[in-house]
Amino acid sequence: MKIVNVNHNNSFDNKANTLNQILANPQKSVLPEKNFCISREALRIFLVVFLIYSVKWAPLQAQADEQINRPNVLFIASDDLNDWIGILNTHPQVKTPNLDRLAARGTLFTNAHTQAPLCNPSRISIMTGLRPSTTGIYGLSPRHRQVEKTKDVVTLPQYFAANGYRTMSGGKVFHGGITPIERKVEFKQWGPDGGHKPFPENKLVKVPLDMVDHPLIDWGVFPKEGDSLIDDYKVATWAVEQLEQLGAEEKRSQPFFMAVGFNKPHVPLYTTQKWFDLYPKEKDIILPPSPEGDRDDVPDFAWYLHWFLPEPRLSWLLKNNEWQSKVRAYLATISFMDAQVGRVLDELEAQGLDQNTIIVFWSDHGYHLGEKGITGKNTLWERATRVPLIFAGPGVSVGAQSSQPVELLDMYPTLAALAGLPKKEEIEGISIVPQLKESESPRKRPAITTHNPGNHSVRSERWRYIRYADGSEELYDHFRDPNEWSNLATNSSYSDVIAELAKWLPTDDAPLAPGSNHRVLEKVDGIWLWENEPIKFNNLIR
Ligand SMILES: [Ca+2]
Ligand SMILES: [Ca+2]
Repeated sequence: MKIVNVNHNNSFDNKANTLNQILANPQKSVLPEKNFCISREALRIFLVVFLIYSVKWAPLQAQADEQINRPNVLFIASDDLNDWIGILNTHPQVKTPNLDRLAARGTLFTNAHTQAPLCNPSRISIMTGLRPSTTGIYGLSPRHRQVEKTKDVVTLPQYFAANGYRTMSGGKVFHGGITPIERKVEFKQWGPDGGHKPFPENKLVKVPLDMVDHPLIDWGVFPKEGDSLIDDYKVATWAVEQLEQLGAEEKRSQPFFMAVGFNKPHVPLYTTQKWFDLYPKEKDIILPPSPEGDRDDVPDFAWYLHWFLPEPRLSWLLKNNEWQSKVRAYLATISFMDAQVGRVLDELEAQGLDQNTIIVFWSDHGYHLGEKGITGKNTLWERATRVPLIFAGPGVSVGAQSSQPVELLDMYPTLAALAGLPKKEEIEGISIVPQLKESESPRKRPAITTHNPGNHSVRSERWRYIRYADGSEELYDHFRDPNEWSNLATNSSYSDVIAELAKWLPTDDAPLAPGSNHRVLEKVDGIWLWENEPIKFNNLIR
């Protein structure tokens, strides 16, 4: 008698064969020889039940086990943090012991770059795995669910949730102002939104700024004490509490994906006295080098990318004797943020979750503090594009550094690969798992940064090439000129280098998505518009 007609599953075939064998000759079967005094019918029922269980449920159980055994993800972001962290050796005074220890237990990327030098487009690129030149999202609005092209996109946390992860977010992960639809779909669980609180009654910097006298552009000691009053502290506390709970759940049914986003060192550069005390007084603060006349060999069009902004120019800082104090406040808020990262990492260890958790730390873009005559982001130069990027945990080399060019949008496929999730199609990042295993494993593709349609920079291991929307160019040799002081683009002996790098420029250049606003630049009827207003070069504030 043949009792089953099976599908093409090998283990099923083997089990069915065994069963048929047993039923054909129970006396001389694979069963123990001892007589159990059971009827042939009872044996048949037992075996059929066993077979159904093993074929139908066992694989599900195995799948569930596999899911539980998948690594957790701790996804930590900082806002507007440039490459000033201790281990990158970029500012001799900065103190970031917690980021340094994270880098020591994982892999640090020393040539990692954002896809957009501005919060919203950078974060949308990270979370969707798509470039600004693909989505058309270059400004502080719109958001990805408001754009036809991306409204149904599967974001990074959604992809993890779809693969059995419990997802949660605290603080600034997507750009601020989460919409109801995002709150419904992006993460399963939401902690505090985070923010810039608390605020002093009046701005601490009393002199009006040179362009937009924005309330957030301010710096100094506030509050005097009480770190726990600060939004970022509360976000870290939320993360610590979640980890406590996750650690206490003895047998979790799901791995977790926890996103924790800190606002510092985004302006306002407020924090308590103890973080300022880590640094010398203003007069001994080391300033980033910014030689006079550095922009003489830079195309005028570069000004269009940061035409009129709340962030003051270097000329304003110099005139008002605020350069050192702004840099000191930036350093202090970095150390405060670093301490919050430390609190989260400590709890992860205390709960014994560090062995099975992939940690990634990133910043959404860099920040100028005087270089090329400006402060803030919105440029295609190293100080605005380069970011700290650190991976640690299962599958990641310990104490390694990679100088290969990588992009923040590589995080999506990398985390998916490290977690053993199926490869996500239709995203533009490339997994950097090869570099996490062998840090200098070569990468062909350079890192691309875009600020508004048609303005791109291409950063390879050695070079930075910039092409602006009016066709003007810059080229820097990072082996000889790490500060990007000497523009080689007009020197014809570099035309081959430029031709090679230019091959990587995005060719699609999506126009500004409908609803684009804030820090957007476009050409309409032959006239360049900054935030919808015509640019008049003689009105330039330098
Ligand atoms: Ca930012
Ligand atoms: Ca120069």
